[in-house]
Amino acid sequence: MAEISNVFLATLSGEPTETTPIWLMRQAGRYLPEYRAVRKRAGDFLGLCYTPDLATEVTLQPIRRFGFDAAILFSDILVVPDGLGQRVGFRTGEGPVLEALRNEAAIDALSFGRLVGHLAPVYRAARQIRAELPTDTALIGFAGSPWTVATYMVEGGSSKDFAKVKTFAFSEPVVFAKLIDLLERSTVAHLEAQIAAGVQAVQLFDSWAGVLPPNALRHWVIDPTARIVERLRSRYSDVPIIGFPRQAGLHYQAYVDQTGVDAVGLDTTVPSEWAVEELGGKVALQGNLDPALLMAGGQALLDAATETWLGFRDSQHIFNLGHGVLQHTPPDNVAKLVDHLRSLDAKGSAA
Ligand code: 1CP
Repeated sequence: MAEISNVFLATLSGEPTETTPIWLMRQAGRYLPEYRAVRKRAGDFLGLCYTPDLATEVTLQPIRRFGFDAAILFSDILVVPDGLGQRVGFRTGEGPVLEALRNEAAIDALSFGRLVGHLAPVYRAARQIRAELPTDTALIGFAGSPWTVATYMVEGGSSKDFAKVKTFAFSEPVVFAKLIDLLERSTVAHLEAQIAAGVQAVQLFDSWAGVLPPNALRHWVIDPTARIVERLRSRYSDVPIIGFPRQAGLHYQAYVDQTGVDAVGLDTTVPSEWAVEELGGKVALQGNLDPALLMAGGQALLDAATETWLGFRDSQHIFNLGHGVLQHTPPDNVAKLVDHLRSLDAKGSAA
């Protein structure tokens, strides 16, 4: 097999590397002044996602600044409902606003056939980004998991208690299953189109996995993810899949055992000793510095980064946060974090 020149992809395929791969969830975004400038030019957020030149520019910004080992396609998990024909908007300061789905007729009105054509600009962006990225920087594609995307579709936006979507899933499981099935097919089609456009690994963001009780988590998170992984594998066996079932707690174990992902994203609550011991022999581990430490900076950040680096040393580890970069994070803290990790790598290989 040809040697993999990118440390992120090498780590995902189980090979040892001299340095720890680094990228951060939400590494592009509002904490960067150059992002805010492009965002202003684009007008609305979806317009930014659907303009390949601008999506390319904001994807590359954190790579130029910090030299991460991987770039993540600039897009959003909510382009899928938008592509299916549900109206999606982003209001500054309020987050996403969707026309909430509440019944079977609204689900039946969504159009799988519209999805990939509507999202063509996203795939054009992926192709352009891959062409412009340094060859030793990997490109990650992504989608939200069916459950997490469904929470936005049914709640009509972000939620605190997930009462509407949970009530729907518990009281009308057969109808809710139709939505999840549509989202499974949509996720596969969307990720396959990204892979065809050049992304080299994919991440499934299940930001709200942790709000479900055990049986529902198995049914609406683990089972759909297993089916998505199986379908992607059957067509693209060499593209690694990272699953991020945020706040899945005790279910991390079953998620890893039953979904077939190649790597798992750990949220901030997961102890490294436990993850290395219980999951490290099976999959690569990604995470899990608290984003608030990155925002705080100073010695607290450096100490915590060292602890994370040491904690995952005996695993296939991809350094990342336990959730996305916070909006008010000073960019200089990110530069200091990357320098610090590179110096730990240098010392580690000299030891
Ligand atoms: O005005 C702006 O500029 C909007 C801010 C913003 C950004 C920068 C949103 C709105 N989305 C994004 C980009 C984005 N979203 C990326 C690519 C950038 C990168 O990682 O560098 C990715 C991977 C996402 C994924 C995403 N979107 C998730 C999963 C990860 C997570 O943070 O949990 C979720 C839940 C969303 C929904 C979303 N998009 C945007 C907002 C404000 C929200 C709602 C978040 C919430 O409900 O708390």
